[in-house]
Amino acid sequence: MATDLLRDNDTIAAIATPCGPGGVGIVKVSGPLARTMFKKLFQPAKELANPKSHHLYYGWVKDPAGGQLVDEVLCTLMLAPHSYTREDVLEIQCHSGPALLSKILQLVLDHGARLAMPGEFTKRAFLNGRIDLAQAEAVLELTTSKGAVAAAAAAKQLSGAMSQKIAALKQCLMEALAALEVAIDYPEEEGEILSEAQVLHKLRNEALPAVRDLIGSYERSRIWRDGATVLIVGRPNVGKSSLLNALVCQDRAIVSPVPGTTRDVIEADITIEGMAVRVIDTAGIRQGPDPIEALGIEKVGRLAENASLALWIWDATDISSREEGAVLAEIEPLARKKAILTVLNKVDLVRREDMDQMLEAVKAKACAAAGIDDEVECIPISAKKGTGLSKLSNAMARKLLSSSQKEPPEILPTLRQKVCAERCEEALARAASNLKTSASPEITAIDIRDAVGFLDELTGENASEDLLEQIFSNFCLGK
Ligand SMILES: Nc1nc2c(ncn2[C@@H]2O[C@H](COP(=O)(O)OP(=O)(O)OP(=O)(O)O)[C@@H](O)[C@H]2O)c(=O)[nH]1
Ligand SMILES: [Mg+2]
Repeated sequence: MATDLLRDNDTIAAIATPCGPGGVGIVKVSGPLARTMFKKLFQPAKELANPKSHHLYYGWVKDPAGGQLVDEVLCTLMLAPHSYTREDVLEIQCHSGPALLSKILQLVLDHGARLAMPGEFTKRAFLNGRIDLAQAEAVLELTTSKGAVAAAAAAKQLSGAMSQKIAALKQCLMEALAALEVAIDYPEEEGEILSEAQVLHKLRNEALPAVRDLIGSYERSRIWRDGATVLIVGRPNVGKSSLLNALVCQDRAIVSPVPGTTRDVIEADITIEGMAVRVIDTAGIRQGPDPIEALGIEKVGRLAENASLALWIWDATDISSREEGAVLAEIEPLARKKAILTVLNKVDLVRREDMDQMLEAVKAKACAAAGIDDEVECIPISAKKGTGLSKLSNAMARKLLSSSQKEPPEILPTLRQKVCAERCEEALARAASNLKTSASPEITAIDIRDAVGFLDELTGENASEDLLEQIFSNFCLGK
C-alpha cells in the first residue's frame, strides 16, 4: 500500500473535547510514548505496578518537574492494536476548563508528544488499516451532522455499509477482468471462465446499476446530509417572528404589534423528522418600506435563490391580498419551483364556524396571486397559542422531501465519493460499449482496470498525501 510511506510513528496529542467550561475534558495521546507518559504524568490513587489495557484508573496528573498535582483525573491506556489508531493510546479525563486542559496538554508536549493536526487520530486509524477512507469520512460526517438521520447513516457507513457495497462491486469487476485476461492469454481456448457475453451481462446488469445507485444516492440524500433552509416570509405583522419563536421553543426574535419590527434576518436550527432544518425569519414585505426595511427585504430575495422552501404567512385578521404579489415577487425562485407552503396564522382569532370558509378564501387568493390554478394547500396555525405546529412540521417535511429521497438513506456518499463513482461509471460504460462492438479484450480490460482504480480511490487504497491532507484537514482537532 502506498499509504505505508505516509505513516508517521511519532507521538501525537490533542484536547479531544470542545473548548469551554464543562463537566469533563479529555486529553488524548497516541503513539509509542503513550505508555511512558502514563507512568510519568499520572499518579494513581492506589499502588499500580503494571497498568492494564482498557482499564480506568483514578488518580492525579502531576507535574514531574516540581511534583505539583495538576488535577484529579481518570486515566485509560488502550494498548495497540486495540485502540482507535491501532497505536498505544492514553486518554486523560480531567475537569473541563480551557486553562486546565491546556496545562495538561502542555505537560504531555513537554514529555515528547507533538500537537496533533486536525483529523490526525482518524488519519492514523486509516493509515494503520483499521478503517478505510469511506469510514474515515463517515467519522467526519458523524461529528458534524446535525440531523439524527444523517448521523445514523454515517454510523452505518462507519460500520462498513458503504465499504461492503464497494467490495461487492469490486469483486464483480475482478471476475470480469479474470475472464478477459484468460481470453487475452489463451485466445484459442474455448470455454473460458465467463464468455464475453456473460462479461457484458455482468457489467450491464450488476456493476453499472450498482455504481449508478451509489451516484444517485448522493443526490437523493442531499437534503438529509446538508439539511434544508426554510424562509418565513409575508407582509409585516402577520406573525413571522412569532412562528420562528414557536418552532424553536425560544424567544429568538422580537415580537411586537408594530409592523416592521424585524428588519434583519434571524436564523435558528431545528430538526424535523430527523432532518436538520435552518429556519430564517425575515423582514415583512410591503410596498414603500423605509430604507432599512428595504435592505431587509432585499436580503429575502437573495436568500430565496438558495433556500429549499418558503412558508408564506397570511394573517387571519386581514386576508386581503393587496400586497401578496410583492411577497411572491421576492421569493420568485421558490415560487417557480412550487417550493412554497401557504400558512394561515392567528386562527385563534377566527370563529370556528368561519374557519373552513376562510381557508377556502385564502387558498383561492393565494392561487390568484401566484397565477396558478392548482389546488393549494393552506395550513391553519396559531403561532401565539402554538396550535397547528405539528401539522405544519409534517407538511414541511413532505414538501422538502418531495424532490428527494422519501426514506432516510442507507448511505450518504460525500461529493468526493460521488465523483469517484462517476469516473468508475464512465470507465464501465466504455468497457461495455467496447465489448458490444467486439473490440479487443485488451482494451476492455484496460477500462475495467480503470474502473477498479476509481473504486480504490473511493475507499482510499493508494490514496495520495494531497488527497488525505484535503480530507483530514476538514476534521476538528482531537479527532
Ligand atoms: N392572536 C394572535 N396574535 C398573534 C399570533 N401570531 C402573532 N401574533 C401577534 O401579531 C403581532 C405581530 O407578530 P410578529 O410575530 O412580530 O409579526 P411579524 O410578522 O414578525 O412582524 P414584522 O417583523 O413586523 O414583519 C404581535 O402582536 C403578535 O403577538 C397568533 O397566532 N395569534
Ligand atoms: Mg418579525
